[in-house]
Amino acid sequence: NLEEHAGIWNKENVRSTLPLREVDSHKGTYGTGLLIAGSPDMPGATMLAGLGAMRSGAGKLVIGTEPEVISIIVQRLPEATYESKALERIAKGFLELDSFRAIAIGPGIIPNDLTEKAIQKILAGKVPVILDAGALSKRDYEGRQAPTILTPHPLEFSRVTGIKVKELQQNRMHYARLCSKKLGAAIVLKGKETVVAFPDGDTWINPTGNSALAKGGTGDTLTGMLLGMLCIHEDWKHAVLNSVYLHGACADAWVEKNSAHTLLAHELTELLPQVWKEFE
Ligand code: B4P
Ligand code: MG
Repeated sequence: NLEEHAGIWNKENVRSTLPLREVDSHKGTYGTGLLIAGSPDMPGATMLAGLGAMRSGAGKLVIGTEPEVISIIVQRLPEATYESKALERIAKGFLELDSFRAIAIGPGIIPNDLTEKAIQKILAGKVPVILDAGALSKRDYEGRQAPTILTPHPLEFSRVTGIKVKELQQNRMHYARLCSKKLGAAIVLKGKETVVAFPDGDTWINPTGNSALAKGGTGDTLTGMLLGMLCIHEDWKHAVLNSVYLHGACADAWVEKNSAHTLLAHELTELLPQVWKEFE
């Protein structure tokens, strides 16, 4: 029975699984995340995801992007370091990937041959990977030696699986679970009541979030938060569930005082510090 093993990831689950920052920790304790994002026409996605990652606990963040993008972002995110021409260098095997605690790829990048080559190199490694937006394409993750997390909105899910959006939306949990098992990757099926399905069949519904999130850029912020959370959690499943929960909780905090029409994606990461504190 499909409903049987699904639960709602609630406040208590978050409270009991969010890690604390250890007293004698240093940035190495929390690992380095690699974010591959952005192209000359879509530089903003890099910043939104970068802010999400650095606000979510990662010890260090390396942003792999294009030279034009670096010059735009560095002023808003001086805490990160940058790898220029990252897709090209990864595709050629010039970038050492094993030392990263987690890798996120996709926001603001274009799905083409170069992107696919870089993704294949990343997937061949043993580092947990988040694939979003331009990194979501038809492929299989069976046999990977580390967690793989896909974060599609319904249209992207449809593109990757061939299932029509209308059919999907009427059976979100069913298809998220089915495809997670089939592809060997966790699926974060976004939208109202985001479904998180893991390849072992474990499935959760996220209760937070609202229509303020229905705006360009909020998905990029989530991808960054997932990257940061993967760096600090021992259990990768908790990292995924807590990211989705807190991302939605930030939007819920927004509509307590502001109109749902007005949220900007980067404001989610400005709300995160206070929202997170309520769970410690
Ligand atoms: P893209 O151009 O692919 O959009 P994007 O860059 O991925 O945007 P972003 O990264 O900011 O947002 P994302 O959706 O990843 O264009 C999207 C296309 O897909 C558009 O044509 C759009 O109409 C279509 N599309 C998107 N969602 C659809 C849906 N449900 N049904 C049919 N078509 C759809 O991430 C958005 C974030 O906000 C997620 O975390 C999501 O869970 C959250 N969110 C959005 N609306 C929400 C709501 N009503 N309640 C709660 N959470 C919501
Ligand atoms: Mg998106």
